[in-house]
Amino acid sequence: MHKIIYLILFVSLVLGGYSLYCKSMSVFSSDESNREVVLILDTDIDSDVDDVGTLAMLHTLADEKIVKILGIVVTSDDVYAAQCVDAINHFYSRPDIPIGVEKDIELRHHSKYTKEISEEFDSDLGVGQKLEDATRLYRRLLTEQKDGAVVVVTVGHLTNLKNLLESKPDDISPLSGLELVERKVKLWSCMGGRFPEGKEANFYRPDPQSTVVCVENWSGPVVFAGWEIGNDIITGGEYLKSSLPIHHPVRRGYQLYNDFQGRQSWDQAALLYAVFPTSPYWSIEDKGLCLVAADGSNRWEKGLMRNHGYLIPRMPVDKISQKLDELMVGVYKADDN
Ligand SMILES: [Ca+2]
Repeated sequence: MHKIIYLILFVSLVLGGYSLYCKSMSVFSSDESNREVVLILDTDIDSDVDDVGTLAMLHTLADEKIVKILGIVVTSDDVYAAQCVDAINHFYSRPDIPIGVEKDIELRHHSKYTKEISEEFDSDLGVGQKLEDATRLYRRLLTEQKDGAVVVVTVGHLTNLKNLLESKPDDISPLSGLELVERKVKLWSCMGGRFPEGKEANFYRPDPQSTVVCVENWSGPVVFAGWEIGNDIITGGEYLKSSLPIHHPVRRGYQLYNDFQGRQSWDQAALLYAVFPTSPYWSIEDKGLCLVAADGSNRWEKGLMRNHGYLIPRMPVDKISQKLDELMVGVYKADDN
């Protein structure tokens, strides 16, 4: 009898150790399987157009069953931002993707494209229509998923993510926001910061305190696609113009933004990494941690470790530009990964 108990204990210890080993190995190399990447996109779709390109990529990857889009969090004070997202989702035949917005903020119109896309393409939403509070949407979507299943991609400032982290137990979940994130999220891919040091808009404008809170309190793996990564990757030019029909919200967005002059791909880089973390697009520096100052500037502190990493160039940027441009117009080539 004792032998059986010892055997069970031995097997439990071996399996437990193996589980820990797998967990530690998977910090920045998560999905080796063919399962869909279950993803929440948090976007400030208004000022720049790379958010539109990122949304286009997301739908292509969903069409290929590579990504399952749980929801879109809109972190923007542009009055047409959420409606623009909804119009794009409708265009890609996904009208039911939930959209969350920050509540009780003053809205204005300052985008070059959100109003036009909202008006020229079908949407269920009226301008400024009441939408789900972003914190509640985050909490609901995370609660509904299996533990360790969710990838969060932020391509804007971090106000809504901060609100999630600071949220208390409620009617959705007995867990705090921090506990929900620890339990449900396996990776945060963040377009933000400059590395190894500098100052970048998502981190410092308009809410640097949210960056400090998120980066300091996030306990799971986070990989930063810094400004310097997407800044060299130009997309949205002639290839996109000639590949998409004239009546297409993504084509319209790039037309309105700069008439297909090409634009940097800061946000698309964060999504590409999040979906294909083991692909050879970039390497990762993970021997250190990201420190954020009160003004939103950041620097990489070597030596200390805290599940932080940042992308460093590896593959030639023209190849990544081509990959992103293709994904933005609906072309997916599996052998590139
Ligand atoms: Ca953005």
